[in-house]
Amino acid sequence: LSISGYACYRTVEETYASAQNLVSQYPNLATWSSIGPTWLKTKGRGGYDMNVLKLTNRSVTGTKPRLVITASIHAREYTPAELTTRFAEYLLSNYGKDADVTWMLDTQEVWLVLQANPDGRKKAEAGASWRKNVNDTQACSNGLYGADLNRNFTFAWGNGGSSTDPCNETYRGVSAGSEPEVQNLQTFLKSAFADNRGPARTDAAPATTPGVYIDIHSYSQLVLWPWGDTTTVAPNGTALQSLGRKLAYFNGYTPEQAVGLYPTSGTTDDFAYGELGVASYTIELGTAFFEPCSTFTGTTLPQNQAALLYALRVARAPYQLGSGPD
Ligand code: 0X9
Ligand code: ZN
Repeated sequence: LSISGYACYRTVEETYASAQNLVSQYPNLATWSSIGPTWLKTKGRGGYDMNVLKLTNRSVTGTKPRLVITASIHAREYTPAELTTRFAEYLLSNYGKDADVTWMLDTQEVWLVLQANPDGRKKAEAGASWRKNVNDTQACSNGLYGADLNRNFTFAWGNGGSSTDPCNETYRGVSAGSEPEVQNLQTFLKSAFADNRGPARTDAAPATTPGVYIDIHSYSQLVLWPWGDTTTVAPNGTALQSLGRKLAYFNGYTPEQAVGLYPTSGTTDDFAYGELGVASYTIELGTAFFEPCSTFTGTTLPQNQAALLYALRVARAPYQLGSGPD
């Protein structure tokens, strides 16, 4: 960003260029590929491909547990994309130097959607306080068109904690999974994680579910886990809480079931857990949508990099920490 004191936050173009540089520098460890077009791109009005940066030592073959991260699905939340890009740079630059990192990239995979809402992000970068995507099919006199991508996922869509008003900041969209960004992310999550469980809310996922999913937002210093739409404890609730509290140990944030913040539905984490049985979390970074670079590099980055490294370490058995698999 060109704002003084905030130059550490890469734009969409800078983030994509950094990812491409990593692939050139580490061709055996990194790939960068499209998961589909944004809303603007589907309309032929500019826009972007949404891309995933995949990290693992490709010389070590076989099925590997996965840590999947989506960042900055809310456009004005800049910190998550930068944290996630730095996490990739940390892992790659330490491969072959740090034994722990080397083991993790040999035996696990890291799948990163660095910019989960690039159309919206560009509006934010142009000066708007923008949260949603830029779907302007339904006009808004307040100027706040678009769907809240974190209310448009298909699991329990429309089940409270989202708005039916197209001009509201938590507008759920015209139908479940109506937005191209959400369709791309859902297909992507399904490609990352085999369906370990039916969509029934009451089925616990197997203890061996091989992976962890984290959707990163800013702000509020929270570690959240499903469900977001009900105070009912999830079938894997005790285990979700155990890992959530461990993540919170590393970043110092408050761990709680997502509904404890406020009710939501159609969210990323409820989809990944509810449809696929994946141990899923939302982390809310820091105390602002983006904070001064000195705070980011001095506090938010080290605390949360430690939390993400821990998630990567335990990705092969996320439900077997502490209290067992429920
Ligand atoms: O409201 C949201 O989408 C998230 N907060 S934010 O300020 N970044 O907009 C919180 C979502 C919490 N609920 C679930 N993760 N289910
Ligand atoms: Zn958010």
